[in-house]
Amino acid sequence: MREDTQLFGLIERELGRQQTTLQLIASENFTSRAVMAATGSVLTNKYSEGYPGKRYYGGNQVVDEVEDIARRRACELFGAEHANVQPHSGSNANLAVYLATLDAGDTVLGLRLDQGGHLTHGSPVNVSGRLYHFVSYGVTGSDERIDLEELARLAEEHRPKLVVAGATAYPRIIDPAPIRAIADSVGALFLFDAAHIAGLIAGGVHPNPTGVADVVTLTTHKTLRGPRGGCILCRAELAPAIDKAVFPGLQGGPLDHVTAAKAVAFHEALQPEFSRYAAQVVRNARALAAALAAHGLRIVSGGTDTHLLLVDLRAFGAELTGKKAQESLDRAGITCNKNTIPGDPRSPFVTSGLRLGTPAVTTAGMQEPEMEQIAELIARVLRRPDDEAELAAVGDRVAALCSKFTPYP
Ligand code: DSN
Repeated sequence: MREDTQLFGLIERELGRQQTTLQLIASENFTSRAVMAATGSVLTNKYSEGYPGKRYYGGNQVVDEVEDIARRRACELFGAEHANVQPHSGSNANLAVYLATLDAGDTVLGLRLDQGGHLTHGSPVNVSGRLYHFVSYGVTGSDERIDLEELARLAEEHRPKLVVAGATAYPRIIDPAPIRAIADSVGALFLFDAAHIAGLIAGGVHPNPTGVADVVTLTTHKTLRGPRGGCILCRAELAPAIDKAVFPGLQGGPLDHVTAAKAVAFHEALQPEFSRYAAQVVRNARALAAALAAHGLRIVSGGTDTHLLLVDLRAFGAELTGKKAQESLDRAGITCNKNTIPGDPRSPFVTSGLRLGTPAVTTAGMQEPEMEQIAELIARVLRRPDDEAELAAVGDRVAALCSKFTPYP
């Protein structure tokens, strides 16, 4: 067969992009070669509807062992009683929890999308908001942290069946204990969506919600640095309902190659080096936030405890939108995403903020001194976003920096 040079040429180009530009998207990372080898293995050829020991098709002796190892390692890593490693994504993991615990029309509390929540936490354009009655809580106007008083008041008023915590754009620790107490006060179940911070939890730098919340969902490809995919952790008594919701409730055959890669990632996260990595991710995010603040940018909530920070661009001029900033930074080889900030007057397609994250650059080996350099380069772009010569000059500096911290040498 003729080699598909067209497609593999594109993969080479993407490798080049990842090696030579700065990856600051908070939900991305550079996974290991071992994870990629498992993802690219013959396990992609197998059909395995069902669960280990209870499959619909034959030939699953090896796959059963693979999935069992992945489940055991997930439980060990997070201290869970049960793990379902089949969700194809974090969104599917959340939807499976809703399917397992709610009836259509039931009331649920979730963090507002424009204050850091996720589409699957009840956005009207998502199936979660279409099927269930979501009521949103937010962050305070003063310190821009989750408003627990509002959460308690809304719980009392709406008597939800489920309280959802977790975020995609929230830079502070989310303590599960007070949210558990609020859920208990109204007899609600508690789902903690740990998609973004799973690696920080695994590395011991964020409180572990497992065992505090009834169910924890996560993605395996963000701070956890595994393959793209989802996972659900729960108490043993909820396991049958959760498993039934994932299959046959929501998905067909599991992606066995990805299950294997998740097992590899859990193994890597169980090593002592991973805790050092997680701690450095947070140190880097703090260093980046402090350096950007020193350049005159406002950091939402005044800083970060996690892998990400939100930059309020309005300090750099009324005209500078998140959209504009993202495009100019992209031209200078700095990859990040525009993001709404709390109380943002602009739409999610325009925004007044940027979300920056340090998981990928930390995997590449960068530390605090590099964060200061990155902050300086970002500030240069944001001061003159239309100056092509300046963008090219910053691009040269970015390439020089990346050449010293290549993720796949
Ligand atoms: N797209 C993910 C993120 O960037 O946070 C959330 O699904």
